[in-house]
Amino acid sequence: MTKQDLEEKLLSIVRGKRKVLILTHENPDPDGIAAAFGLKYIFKTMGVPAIIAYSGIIGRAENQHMVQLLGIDMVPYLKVTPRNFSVVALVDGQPHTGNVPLPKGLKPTIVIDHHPLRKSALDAEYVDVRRDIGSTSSIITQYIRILNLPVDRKVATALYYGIKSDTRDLGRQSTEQDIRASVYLYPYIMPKQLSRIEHPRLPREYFAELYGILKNARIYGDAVVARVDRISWPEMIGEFADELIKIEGIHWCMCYGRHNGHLLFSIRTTRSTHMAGVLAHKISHGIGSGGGHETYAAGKVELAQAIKKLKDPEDTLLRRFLREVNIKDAEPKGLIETVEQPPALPQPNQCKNGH
Ligand SMILES: [Mn+2]
Repeated sequence: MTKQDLEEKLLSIVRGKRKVLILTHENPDPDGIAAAFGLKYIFKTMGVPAIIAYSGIIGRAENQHMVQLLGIDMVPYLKVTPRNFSVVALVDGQPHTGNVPLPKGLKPTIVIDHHPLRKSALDAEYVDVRRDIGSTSSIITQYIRILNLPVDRKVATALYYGIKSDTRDLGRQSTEQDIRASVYLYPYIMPKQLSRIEHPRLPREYFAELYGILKNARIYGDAVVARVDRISWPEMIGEFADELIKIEGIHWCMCYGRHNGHLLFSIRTTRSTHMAGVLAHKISHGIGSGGGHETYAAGKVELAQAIKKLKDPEDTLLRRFLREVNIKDAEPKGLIETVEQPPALPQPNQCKNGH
């Protein structure tokens, strides 16, 4: 891609426009937030103002810190009227995936993403959907580089963290292009702010939920499954799935729980040849939606609808998952129970009356 390509195909769409809306997926993650912020910055250098709107919530402590410390202005989707904007750009997501806020019949003008291409994205005037890149933030970084724009430090920090977070420190599904984008941004990042974003203080609810999920985690062969009983913010399911997939000997993980009328689930696998995204799509077939990447994916079941067809949506989801990962009636064991207790230490004589 050359500077001329970008100018003719992307910038020409927004040049002279008064109102541009940038959207990302529901409950935006650092990659979605950073890509939106970076695109807004590119438009700003052309004198075109843009508004970033989000649906769902920004719940994760890291993401809240990112938005606050880097001054990323995002307005709730319900407060904007997408039809009033002459240009609607969608980043880190595509239309009709079930997790993107777009009114029925409204096609985005611009789609920039790194998830598997959906036909519905091709209706946009500008489409840049690439599977061979680990994050949408890397694509936006390439644009900034190709256009030879001055690098804003807040934008650089956001994009750097977006790449780092989506690729789990340049490991998961990252490519040479993500590394190059990170190296390009690195001299401009704000290290103190980045550290505060990556290592936030956490609300007590987080630890209560962590306790619950560890207690609920069940091992079926090489898969671990855990129900999350209380979900303070929806991304928590993915965060816990990222934790549990670290268990030695485990190749598959699914975490799930109810939130706002939905049954949310996240899937992880260590097997890069396996399509977690396809699996997420399959197990939610007919009762919801799901999708994602090779090793990580997510989805949701609409409970109001699912309950009409199914007695126990959680049980159906679990059975479908176990069937897909080839676990045949394995007896589950509690994660904690599979750990050998250390031998008891000899007890000193205990005095019952407190002396
Ligand atoms: Mn992404």
